[in-house]
Amino acid sequence: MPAERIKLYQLGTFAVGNRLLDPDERTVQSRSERSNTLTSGHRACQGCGEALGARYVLDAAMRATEGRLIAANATGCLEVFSTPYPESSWQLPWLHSLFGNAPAVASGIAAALKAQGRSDIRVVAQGGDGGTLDIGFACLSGMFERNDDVLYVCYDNEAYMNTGVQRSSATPPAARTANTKPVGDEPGNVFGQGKNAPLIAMAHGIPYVATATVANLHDLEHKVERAMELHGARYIHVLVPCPLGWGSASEETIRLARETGLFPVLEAEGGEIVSVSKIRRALPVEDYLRPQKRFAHLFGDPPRSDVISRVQAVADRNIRRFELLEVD
Ligand SMILES: Cc1ncc(C[n+]2csc(CCOP(=O)(O)OP(=O)(O)O)c2C)c(N)n1
Ligand code: SF4
Ligand SMILES: [Mg+2]
Repeated sequence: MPAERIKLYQLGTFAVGNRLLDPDERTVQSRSERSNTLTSGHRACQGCGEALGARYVLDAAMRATEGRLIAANATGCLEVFSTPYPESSWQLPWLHSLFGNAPAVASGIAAALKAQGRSDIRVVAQGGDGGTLDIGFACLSGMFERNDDVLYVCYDNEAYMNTGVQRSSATPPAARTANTKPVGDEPGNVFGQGKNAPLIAMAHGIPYVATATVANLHDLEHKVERAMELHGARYIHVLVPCPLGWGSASEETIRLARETGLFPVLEAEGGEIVSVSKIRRALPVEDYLRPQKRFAHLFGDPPRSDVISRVQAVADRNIRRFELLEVD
């Protein structure tokens, strides 16, 4: 099954690209009847990938369910910037869970709806990479294993951003965080640690697993819509650059989220990969690392070409393993 028929690479707005498409192919976001589920006025940083991703995910899920949706949200930036009590930017029934139990709270909501015979209302849960891969992982695995009827969305900005950029098990090798080694032979996050949540989700054999990035919002919407067509446990893992934690310019968020091989974009059903987003040109990882201050220690005088080569090897392995390169 192809993930998408049309792939648009755009810098800022989808407005122009949308006009080139048939109405039924335009993004949910370009439609006047979009639900604005995460509406304006929240306090995310300028260029926040998480705010952008969440807006697209929730609006697409709202459209797919005709507005009958409940969200459980783990503690993290997404919750903190959107709901400074007594204000809220959410325009749907939305619950703030603890940092580590959003999957369990969502499972409970799904169970309560089932007990009430309300099959029309659907449930999403969402959290950051720390809430999902670290502290909430047992709850998430339980939700998968029981095949609870929940779509869980992880917004991966590769560290604990809300509390000041601490390392998570999604932090990439060599990245500097507030609690990785600042100096020494190998400053930054060590190689060979961390976990691959999408592959672990696939190993549970759940109905649907996908990865996506905010660089391709058509693809992200498509994957949410596909997830909402299915029942049981579903998982979408979205790469969302964070200007504050990555030390990147706010206008670089979309460009940095483009496929480099470091974050394979794919879709799996029942544990089997059914589609992979191909990379047109394999750019050197240096182009991705250099604009981010969290990797600045690799570009001193002399540059750490040995470490950059090891990061390149990670991308090359992904490109081979998931057959990411387009072949003519
Ligand atoms: C049990 C517990 N430990 C620690 C915290 C503090 N805390 C709140 S959010 C957060 C980090 C969130 O990181 P992540 O899930 O990656 O979301 P992000 O802010 O990066 O979007 C931490 C450590 C907490 N709320 N509860
Ligand atoms: S710290 Fe990062 S994730 Fe949090 S609001 Fe700012 S840009 Fe978004
Ligand atoms: Mg995070």
